[in-house]
Order: sequence, then C-alpha cells, then structure tokens
Amino acid sequence: MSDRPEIKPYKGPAGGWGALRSVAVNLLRQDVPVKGGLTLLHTNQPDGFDCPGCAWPDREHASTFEFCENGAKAVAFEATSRRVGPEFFAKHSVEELARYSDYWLEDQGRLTHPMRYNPATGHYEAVAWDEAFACIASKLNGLASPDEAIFYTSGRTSNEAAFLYQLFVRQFGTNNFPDCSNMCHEPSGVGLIEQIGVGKGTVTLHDFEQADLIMVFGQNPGTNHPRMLGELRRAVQRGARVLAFNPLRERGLERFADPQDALEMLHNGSERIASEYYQLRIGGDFAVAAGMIKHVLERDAEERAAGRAPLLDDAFIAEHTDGFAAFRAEVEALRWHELETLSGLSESRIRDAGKRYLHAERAIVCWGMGITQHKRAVATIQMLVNLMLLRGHVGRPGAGICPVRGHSNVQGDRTMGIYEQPAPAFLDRLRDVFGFEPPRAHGVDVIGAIEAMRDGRGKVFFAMGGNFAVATPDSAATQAALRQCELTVHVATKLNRSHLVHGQDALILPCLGRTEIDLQAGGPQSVSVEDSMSMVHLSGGINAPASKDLLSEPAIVARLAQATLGKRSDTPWTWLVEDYDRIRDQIARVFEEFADFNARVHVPGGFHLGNSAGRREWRTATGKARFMAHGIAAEDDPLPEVPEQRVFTLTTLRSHDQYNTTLYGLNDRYRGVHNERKVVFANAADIAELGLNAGDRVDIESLHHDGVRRIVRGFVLAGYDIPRGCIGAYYPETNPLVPLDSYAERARTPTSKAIPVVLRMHDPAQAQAQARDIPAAVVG
Ligand SMILES: Nc1nc2c(c(=O)[nH]1)N[C@H]1C(S)=C(S)[C@@H](COP(=O)(O)OP(=O)(O)OC[C@H]3O[C@@H](n4cnc5c(=O)[nH]c(N)nc54)[C@H](O)[C@@H]3O)O[C@H]1N2
Ligand SMILES: Nc1nc2c(c(=O)[nH]1)N[C@H]1C(S)=C(S)[C@@H](COP(=O)(O)OP(=O)(O)OC[C@H]3O[C@@H](n4cnc5c(=O)[nH]c(N)nc54)[C@H](O)[C@@H]3O)O[C@H]1N2
Ligand SMILES: [Mo]
Repeated sequence: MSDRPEIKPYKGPAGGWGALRSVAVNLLRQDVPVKGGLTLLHTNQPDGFDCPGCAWPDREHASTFEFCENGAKAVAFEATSRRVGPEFFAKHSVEELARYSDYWLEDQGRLTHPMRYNPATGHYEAVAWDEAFACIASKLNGLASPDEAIFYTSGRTSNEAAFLYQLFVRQFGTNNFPDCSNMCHEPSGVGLIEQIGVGKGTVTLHDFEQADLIMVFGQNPGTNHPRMLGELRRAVQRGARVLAFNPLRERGLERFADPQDALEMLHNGSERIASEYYQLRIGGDFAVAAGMIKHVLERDAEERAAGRAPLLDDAFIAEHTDGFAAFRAEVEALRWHELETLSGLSESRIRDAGKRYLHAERAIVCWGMGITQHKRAVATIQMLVNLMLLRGHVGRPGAGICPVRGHSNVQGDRTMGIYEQPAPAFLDRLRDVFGFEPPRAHGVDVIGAIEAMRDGRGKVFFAMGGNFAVATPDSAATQAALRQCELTVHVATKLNRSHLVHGQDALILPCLGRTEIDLQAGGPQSVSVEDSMSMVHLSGGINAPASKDLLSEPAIVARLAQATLGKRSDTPWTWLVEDYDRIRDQIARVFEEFADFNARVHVPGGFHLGNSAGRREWRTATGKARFMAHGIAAEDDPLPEVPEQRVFTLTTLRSHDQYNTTLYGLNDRYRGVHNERKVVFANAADIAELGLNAGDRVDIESLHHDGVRRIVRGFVLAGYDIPRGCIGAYYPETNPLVPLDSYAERARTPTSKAIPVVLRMHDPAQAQAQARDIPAAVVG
C-alpha cells in the first residue's frame, strides 16, 4: 500500500486476517528479534507478563493464549530492537527533536541511559544514576513546601512500584498525585462510590458467561479492548443480546471474526455482535438512560394497574436501596420531546432499548470514554446505575456494573493509594504501619497540577510514565505551564514529547518494561497488577532488558526515596526492592483485602479482590444502594457568537493504530483510514451544507467563553455514519482544542468527548502565519 492518505469504508469484520496481518507488519517494522515474536506467546500466561495493552481481564489467565492484535502491538513496541542512547541525544538537540512528530519520536526505540538536559548545549547528556537521584533530591529538599512538587502516574505502573511511590511521596509530604485516571474513569469512581459504595465494577468474567443482555455505552472494544470482543462474541453465540450505544458506527461493535478461531478464519466467517445499534447524538447518553428508565416505570405502572406482576424488583428496591420516590418523581417530570432532542433518538427507539432491558433476566452495563469525558459524566453514570437498580441487576450472577478501564494497571494504582484525595482511614493506616504523619490536605489532580505549574505554585514535575504534555487538554497552556517548572523528571521506556517540553532542569530516567526480566539482589522479580474486574495477578518479564543501565520502577522509587529522605525515613527502601515479596508484605499490612498477598498472588491466575457492592453490601453514606435523582441540566455558559457558522460537537477518538499518545501507525483500519491522522469524520449532509467536499481540508476552532482562540489546522473531511451536528477526530491531535476549565462536574475529567467547534476551509497561508501558536505535536 502507498503512503498517500486514503479514506474509504471498511467492509470486513473486526479481527480476522486483517488483525494477523497487522501484527506481522508491526513485528517487522519494529525489528523485533525472532525471539521477540515468541515474547507474544508469554502474554497473559501464568509464567509470563501481563499484557501492557489494556485492563480487560484474561480468561483463566492460565489456559489458552489470548490473541489480541493491539496487545501484540504494545508488546512489539516494547520489545523493539531499536535504541535511543546517549549518541542519539548527542546527534539531536532538544530543539531539533521538538520539530519531529510524536510518531517519529516514539518510533526511535527504547531509552537506554539516564539523561540530563544541559542548557549550555541544548542537548540531553548521559548522567550517572546516583547523580540523577542526588539532583532530584536536592531540588525537592530545597522547595519551600513539599506541595510545590507534583507526582504524576500513568496506568502501567505496577502495584509494587505504585505502593512504594505513594509511600515515598507521602513521607516527603504531599498528596499531589495527578494520574491518568483523572482524565479517564474518574467520573466512574466518583459516581459509583457515592451510589453503591465502591468505585469499581461489580462483575467478573463469570458474569459475562451468564448475562443475557450486555449494554455497551461509549466504548469501542474492537480497537481498545479487543479481548472483550471475544467475550461479547461468546455471549452472542449463546443467545445473549448486545446493545451498542454510540454516535459512530464502529466496525468492531458490528462484526467480529475471532483470530483465535481457526475455523471461522478459514471460512472468512464473522459474528454479528450488536443486536441493536443506537446511534445517539454525542452526549445523548443521559437522555437515553433517562428515557429507558421512563419506559420501565411507565410499563411497570401499566402492569400493576392491570393487576399483573410488577416489572420492578420491589423486594430489592425496598431492602437494598433508598431515594426511589424522589428519583421516580424526577424522571416522571422529564418530557419525551426533551429526551428526543438531547439524545437524537426518537421516543420509540429509546423505548425499544427500554423494552430489551425489560426482557433481560441478567443484564450488564459497560461503558468507556464516550460516557466519562463529558460535563455531566457523573450524572450519566448514575443514571445508568439507576436503570440497573430498578430490576436488581447489581450483585447477582450474570448482572452488574462494568466500567471498562483503560491502562493495564490503572485500577491497581488507585487501589495502592495513587489518589490526590486519600481517605483519612487509609492515611491513618499508613501512619500506624510506617510510623510517620502523612499529609492530610488534598493534593492536585491533573487540571490542578497544570494550574499550579502555570501559576508558579508547582515547581517540580515528576512523571511515573505517561506523556503528560500530550495527553492533557489545552496543549498550548499546558505546555507553557510545564516549561515554567524548575525541574521536570520522566521515568519512561520511550522518548516522547513530554521529555522535550521540559523545565529549567530536566531528567529522563529509563526503566524496565513489563516484558523484561527484572533482576534484583533476591533474583528475578515479578510485579502484580489488578485488571478491570479486580483480579490481581503476577507479571514477570522474559526478555533481556533493553539496556544494562535500566532500573525497575520500584528500584527508581526506592533510590529516589533514599536520596531524598535519608535519615528522615526509617523505611528500609533498599531492602524492600531486593525481593518484591517484601513490598507485597507491606501492602498486605496496609490493606485488609490484600491479607496473605504473597500466598494468594503466587497461585496461577492470582485472586479476586472482592467487591462489596457485588455482595450487595453497600458502603455508602446511607448504607444502601442509592437512586440518584438528576434532572436535565441548566444551560451551559453561553458560547461566543459566531455569525453564520454552524456549531458542531466534536468528540475525540482513538484510532486502531495507537495506544493513547503512542502511535503504532497512521492507519485506522476499521474506520477505513490510511496514512492520515488529521481526519474529521462528519455526516455527508453536513459536509454538503458547509459547501465542502469529502477530502477538503478544514481548520477546527473550539468555542469557549474565555476568549482564547484554540485552533487546529488542515484536517481532512471524511464522510462517516455519524449523526448530523456531530463530528469526530483523533486524540491527541485535537487536545489543543479542549479548554482547561471544561471538565466533568465533580470529577474534573476534561470534556474531551464534547467540544463545541466550528469548521472553516483550511487556509494554508494563515496556517503558516500562525504556526508558532500551534504546539509542535499538531504541526508535525
Ligand atoms: N489499542 C488501544 N487500546 C487501548 C487504548 C488505546 O489508545 N489503544 N487506550 C486505553 C485507555 S487508557 C482507555 S481509557 C481505553 C479507552 O477505550 P474507549 O472507551 O473505547 O475509548 P475511545 O476510543 O476514546 O472512545 C470510545 C467510544 O466512544 C464513542 N463516543 C464518543 N462520544 C460519545 C458519546 O457522547 N456517547 C457515546 N455513547 N459514545 C461516544 C466513540 O465513538 C468511541 O467508539 O482503551 C484502552 N485500550
Ligand atoms: N482529547 C482526549 N484526551 C485524552 C483522552 C481522550 O480520549 N481524548 N484520553 C485520556 C485518557 S483515557 C488517558 S488514560 C490519558 C493517557 O495519558 P498517559 O497515561 O499520560 O499517556 P500514554 O500515552 O498512555 O503514555 C505513554 C508513555 O508511557 C511511557 N511508558 C510506556 N510503558 C511504560 C512503563 O512500563 N513504565 C513507564 N515508566 N513508562 C512507560 C512511554 O514513554 C510512553 O511514551 O489521556 C487522556 N487524554
Ligand atoms: Mo484511559
């Protein structure tokens, strides 16, 4: 295939031969050694490593090799034989590197050596580990307050590393723990804790085996959780129904051929996944959930009036819930025409979804970023849970709540205490076990961190993984904020833009990846991770490290803690990392649910952490599961007037060839896009109404009440099956459009799935003139 941009509809199923071909291409492109191919066979095996791809659980974790195209790409990217060492940095100044695209940067290979920025030469230069730690320690210890330091975490960090990290940072004296969760499933945590007393999903894979209805809201499993498709397919094969709620027609939700199923592959067969596809408007989910509830309540009232059996689970509602009366009144007050306008679906279509819900004996509701990255995300999530509570679909086999997490250990990191608002009881426990007084004041989240750096309150930015400069909203403002820091430090496996958007002093600390052997004084070590369904299991690397100068994340934390805290800490940091069982013993002392951690985790497949709501034990303010009443929201802040311009709602999406800010390639197979990232998916009628054609390039400007102009340029228009008035484009290229102060109520997750924008014909001359306003990531 040529490398010219091409956009045409994809007709095949998700998975299938295309998935296998793509894996082969990626292994070749990344120069993964032949042995590296074998690496794949150890993914999600009892004696192998946890797939760094996503947080979807593994079936039995012990038996079959679970094939997943995107997991394979994630592994290939880590197992690459390319290297970014001191010679690379000697050759390229930071200024020069900043001109390359994000794709190019990460494609250069694995970081091999700790590096420090030299302002005199403008290059990163090799530095000894001890010197790197001494430099960070002296900066941290020189701050006027520990709260001037910010410690970010991305979700690949293991439980052991995360536990040590939070312990070190709290001994240092701050709760400044922004993490990728803040941009991801934070609203799920906030909504669920209040409503059912636990911020995690209540189901396991066993429930998926028994469900007869699976609702998938705002999630694209074909790309982001390919192993979930296998689960959906099995469910469909046994007669369960899958309902998809999504503004875009996503191929993976429609048809799927399982690459593990030899027969299906040979016959070029595929399975229809979604029995029904509800193509709602962007942000229409609240209205759809409310409408489904309205339907259920109305039908229930009819049944009762006719003297037939009620449709609600009266016993469950009476014994296990509260707030039902107020909630019901609120829903009854909603008008169908309002719900139709907000959702973009007709009353009969919403009732159809309600009817299917009523038919189900055992229903599961899943959701992803299409739900969480909205202003009213918490209310929407609570509406979905309200729907489930009506018929007692929580805490019994085959039924429950399933927020589908992103990063492979994002859930575990939270469990380990990576949270800017730690519970007092947890801090008490840390105090008792480790004999220090943890800070009590809440720390900053992602948005708070950016504000703190912008305002000069945040002076040191330390990142345990991730790509903060690119993943966060309002790229221009965020990158300016990062540049204000006195010190930026990144623990990373690969070079990325965040390393180039640096403070006065800057360090890159290269670490081992999950696929690699982690050798400590006590021998090779395994780490543990928790998946989206609260299964905790071990992960041990099998490849030789990319360089002899890499340290593991736990070792980096331990040595940094030692250098920074010295005699102030009586935690035996070095001793702990000699054998990670010792770290796990400390984890077991702090968290009740990790009692006997080592014994339980050394069993193949690990163990389930348990879930109070799954047992119908409600750790909420009222001791019950709570119906949460939410009306239709008041108007947002008024947008600026744009004369004679149609305002669209933009949602930002992942392509099939990316892992968040890491691009594996420039294709998005299931949406038919090749060799292009700057694409706007729009309804053909809207394109025509704008007087434009598919293939034309446009500039996108977002509208916000603060008067700042946020524009990205030169995006190709592509006709797509998406409701009118709605458009989609890829993340992170569109992050410059997301205003920093536009976020989910109560959870502060950036509203990356609903940005009001206008489109204009692309003007190359203007683009030239304004290029310096646009972050390099977008220009490249
Ligand atoms: N290969 C791969 N796997 C990944 C990732 C990756 O980047 N690449 N990222 C990981 C991470 S961190 C996460 S959080 C997950 C993300 O996984 P997803 O939650 O699937 O993430 P997105 O691609 O952002 O988009 C979700 C879907 O929401 C739909 N959508 C957009 N707006 C709306 C809306 O208003 N309502 C509804 N109902 N739907 C909407 C989009 O059309 C899209 O299909 O995946 C994880 N796994
Ligand atoms: N507009 C818009 N913005 C979004 C989203 C969206 O849908 N739309 N999604 C949001 C979501 S859900 C998330 S989770 C965030 C993601 O935000 P982040 O988690 O910050 O970003 P990633 O791209 O996942 O991080 C990739 C980097 O992690 C490093 N890395 C990889 N493996 C390891 C490892 O084992 N250890 C260490 N130390 N480093 C490693 C590599 O250097 C790589 O460059 O982005 C958010 N931003
Ligand atoms: Mo995420």
